[in-house]
Amino acid sequence: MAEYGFENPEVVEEEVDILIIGGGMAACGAAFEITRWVQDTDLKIKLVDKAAMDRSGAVAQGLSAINTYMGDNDPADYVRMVRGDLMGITREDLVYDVGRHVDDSVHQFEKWGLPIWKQKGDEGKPLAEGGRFVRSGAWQIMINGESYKWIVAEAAKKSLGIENIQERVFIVRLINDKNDPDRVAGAAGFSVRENKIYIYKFKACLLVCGGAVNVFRPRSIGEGTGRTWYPVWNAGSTYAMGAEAGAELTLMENRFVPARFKDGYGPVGAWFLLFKAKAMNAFGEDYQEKNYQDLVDAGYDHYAVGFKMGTCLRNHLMMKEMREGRGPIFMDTPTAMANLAKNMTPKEIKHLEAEAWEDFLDMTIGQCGVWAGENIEPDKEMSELMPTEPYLLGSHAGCSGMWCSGPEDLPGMPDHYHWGYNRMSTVPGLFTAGDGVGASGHKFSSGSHVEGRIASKAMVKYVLDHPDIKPELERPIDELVEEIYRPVRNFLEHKDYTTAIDVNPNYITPKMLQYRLQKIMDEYVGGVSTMYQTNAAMMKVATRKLEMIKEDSLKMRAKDLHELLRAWENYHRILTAEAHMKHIEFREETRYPGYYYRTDYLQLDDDNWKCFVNSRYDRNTKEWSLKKVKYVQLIAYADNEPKGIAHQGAEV
Ligand code: SFD
Ligand code: AMP
Repeated sequence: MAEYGFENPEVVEEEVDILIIGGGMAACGAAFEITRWVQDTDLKIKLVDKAAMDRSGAVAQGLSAINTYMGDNDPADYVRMVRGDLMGITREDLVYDVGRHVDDSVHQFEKWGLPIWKQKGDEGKPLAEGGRFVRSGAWQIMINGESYKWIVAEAAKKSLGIENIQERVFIVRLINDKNDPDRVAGAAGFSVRENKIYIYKFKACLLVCGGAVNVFRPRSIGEGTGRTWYPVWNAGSTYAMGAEAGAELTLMENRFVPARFKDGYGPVGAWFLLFKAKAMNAFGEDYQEKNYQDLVDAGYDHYAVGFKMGTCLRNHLMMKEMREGRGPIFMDTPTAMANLAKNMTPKEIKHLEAEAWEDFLDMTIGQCGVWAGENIEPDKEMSELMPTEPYLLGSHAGCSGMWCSGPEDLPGMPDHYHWGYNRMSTVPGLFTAGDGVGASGHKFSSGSHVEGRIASKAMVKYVLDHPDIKPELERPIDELVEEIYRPVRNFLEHKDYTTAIDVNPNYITPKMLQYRLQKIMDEYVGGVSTMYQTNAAMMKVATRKLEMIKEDSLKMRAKDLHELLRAWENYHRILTAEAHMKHIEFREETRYPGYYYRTDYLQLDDDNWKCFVNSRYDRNTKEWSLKKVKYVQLIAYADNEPKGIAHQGAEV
């Protein structure tokens, strides 16, 4: 057995004041900002990331646009856009808070070296000094962002100090306080490189492990396995660990189904907004125009301002074409490029072609692989679009996450929007940001960064306000070590029972368990194979199957540290999947067509369901409880907002 050499991990214990869990955009924002607020204190801060910060999280490959930059825009209009896109139910306080601060983060990025496109004549003039940027859409600005994450991580490391950063440690669970189990007091995880378990104690933590990928069966299989749109290494850790610590989750029924360039998952924003490309069905018809009356008939146009409809509604109109056999859907890249090239010199045309490639080389290189591998020249041939498998996230065009306390200085804030420190969950000491904050999507990279900064300031205040907190772990360390290494023990105990290492009646490989979870979610909870449709009966079947997968998850094996990582990622995914399903079950309407359909409640029902759905998981009984929470409008309607959106929210 010793040949595997990792049966007896070294246990490293550490006590800090604040632990930042994750190293992505929100974590980097927090690491950058927090040093300012702890300057004259002796608070100890630590950041722990499962990967290497330079390339961890959703921005790992880089990005080609910053999707949230106000410029001359009014943050109130930003709230209106987010509210419309997310079908009317949004925590307007949280969204406004991001909107009013986000530009400062973007200015910092530029100062740290991120190249931001400028209009002719303003090259070299920073945004902060009035340099005129290049917008792709109303909220987005173009960047040369291949090294975006390196740049942002470098600033974070410099601020926090490399000695306060622990990379390649996967956090498995939060641990509540022995004397006050409602509070969070620690976290346990393991090194993915060394035979070590890490136990942290703290007064407050920022849980920012991104969203959830690979909960549903992905469209990419076989030789494409592993290709997804959002980063595969974000496994729902934020939601699962938050739920187990007792944090209320909100809008976990929401998901994001991005329409993407087929197979390579290349984002469409720059093509639609910057290159002004059109998408069409197989017969060359503009399906958004053609199917618009459908939205009107079903009342969904209440959330679409003219043809500027929200993301799920755009999907909805596309999916109708696919369901009714008028696919494939194409992005007409040649016409868009020809139109742009009309008044260009040959040199400018060459530059345009380079930009078309660079949009993907900057952030989703796999799409270039598809173009190169299939001999597609975007100026000559159209590319297929396809709605992807669902993702759970709170920072892009989706809004699942934790129910968080908002800022205290906005007028009209109801009590249930503000009970403590900004971005603190319902668990004292547990804060989040980015994908972790529910009911406030469309933050993207910049908004996640600034939200990490907002949360870090509030965390410091929380810790300074509570000097008497002495964190003590609710669970003994030996028990945590045994639990974390259970997959290792499963393997070592049973590996010699068979001759084929992957075939064994006593354990299941993490890979097989993941396939099983993905199949359940795909076939019963609205994945691609049912064209995103589900109903109560399907979810009843899924409930049974999820119960069994939870039992079997205790038998996952880990033959090495990599599999141990995979095993615990699966554990987080299962809990996230369960939360998602419970919320979909609870909301008896189809609020987000194009993201998912409740076929037994296909209508939009503002009178009963224009409200948040919140849930709480009891880690002792393993039961979920769900409730409706009132939506409160804080930002007045603009004249051009459609009448229907003016519904004030269901009574709960
Ligand atoms: O083109 C653990 N995003 C875009 N944002 C933009 O501003 N512009 C774009 O162009 C964007 N597009 C885009 C985007 C993302 C992706 C993948 C593509 C294209 C292909 C969205 C942003 O990237 C996103 O909003 C933010 O990154 C969210 O920030 P945050 O901090 O909430 O999550 P993260 O950055 O993924 O970081 C997560 C971190 O957690 C670590 N981690 N650490 C310890 N223990 C565990 N258990 C952990 N689990 C995870 C991760 O390693 C990581 O450090 S476009 O589509 O519109
Ligand atoms: P994407 O590349 O799809 O992630 O989109 C990047 C940004 O562009 C996001 O802010 C989207 O909401 C926005 N976007 C993408 N496609 C469209 C479209 N057809 N109309 C309006 N906004 C869009």
